[in-house]
Amino acid sequence: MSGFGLIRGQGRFECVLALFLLIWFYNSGLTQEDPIGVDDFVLAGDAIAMGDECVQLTPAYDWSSGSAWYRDAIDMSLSFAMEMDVMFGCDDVGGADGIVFAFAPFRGTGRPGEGMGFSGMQPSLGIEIDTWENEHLEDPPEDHIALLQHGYVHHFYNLKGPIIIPNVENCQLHSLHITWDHVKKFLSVALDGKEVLTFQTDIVNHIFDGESKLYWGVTAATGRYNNQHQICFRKLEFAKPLAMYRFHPREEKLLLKGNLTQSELTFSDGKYEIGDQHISEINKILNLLQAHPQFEIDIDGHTDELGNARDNQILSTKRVESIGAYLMSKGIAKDRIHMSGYGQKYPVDRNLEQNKFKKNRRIDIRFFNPRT
Ligand SMILES: [Ca+2]
Ligand SMILES: [Ca+2]
Repeated sequence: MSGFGLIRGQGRFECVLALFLLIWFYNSGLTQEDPIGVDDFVLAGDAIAMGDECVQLTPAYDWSSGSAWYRDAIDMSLSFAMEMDVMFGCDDVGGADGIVFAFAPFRGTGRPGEGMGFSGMQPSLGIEIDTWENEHLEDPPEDHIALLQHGYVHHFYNLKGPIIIPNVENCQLHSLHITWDHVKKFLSVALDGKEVLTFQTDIVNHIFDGESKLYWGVTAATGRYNNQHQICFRKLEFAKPLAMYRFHPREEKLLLKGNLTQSELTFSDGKYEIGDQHISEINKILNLLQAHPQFEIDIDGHTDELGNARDNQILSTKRVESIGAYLMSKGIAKDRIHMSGYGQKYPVDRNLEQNKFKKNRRIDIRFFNPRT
């Protein structure tokens, strides 16, 4: 019987440890700040790790193909941002074929050559940067970018493009940023700092039939002509940032019942601009509004009683308008946000000690469902 007690005791210890680790993990934001490494990718075909978080997808040999797929599935129902440096080889005139940034419910490699390791993958979404003109696929002669679907590399089936880009086969690393805004359903691709392709659609429902857990990878290939293809992973932010910014579930429950919360949003004297120190708190509000589209929000600004009452009223209005503008920039409809600046009219504490002034400078928020 004592043995049973010991096991039970260990179990409790493990539970406490697990809970502790969970809380630490949740608060640390580790997933966001953890540097990306080649180890986070599954390499296939001719792909080899090169150091400095870089992968050579193909050497400059004919009929090579290689891919690097991120190990974990990503959640396409949430936003992400990726930053990479990409090399398309040194041979502009005789170099081929290009690279595809692919999304699919599986990790795979499609056909080589003109297929760029993407052709035949279904269902899928692919951002191609194609450096070889295949006339029968309606490629333009110049290097180009296009948004492909379901493994088709013929431009007849394009979602967007082909869009001509400056020659990329110049032995240089080119910066590539891919961002997905899940609220606006907006995909953006920037090459060397310039936005070259955008696309707005409900990718999860229109391309993947409701499946939001997807893998993403980079595929490249050569054919009868070749180039070296290389990628260096710089920064990946998958959906975690907003998911991390949540009210405590108990507070969330109270807020949805209409309880008022005095937000942690504080501003320096006379200031009303949103700064980095506000983002986590405002993202909690954003998160709750996104999760409950039927709810609207009152944001009330209050100042301390120092200074001129009229100036304070203007200042408190500017503060709530800054918060409202941020929420709107993230896709929350204007008519869901009700903003009021009350200045110094409603202090929570009339005691005139200095630290109480601080307490009066506050933002009150209240969620409400207008239909109940
Ligand atoms: Ca081509
Ligand atoms: Ca070229």
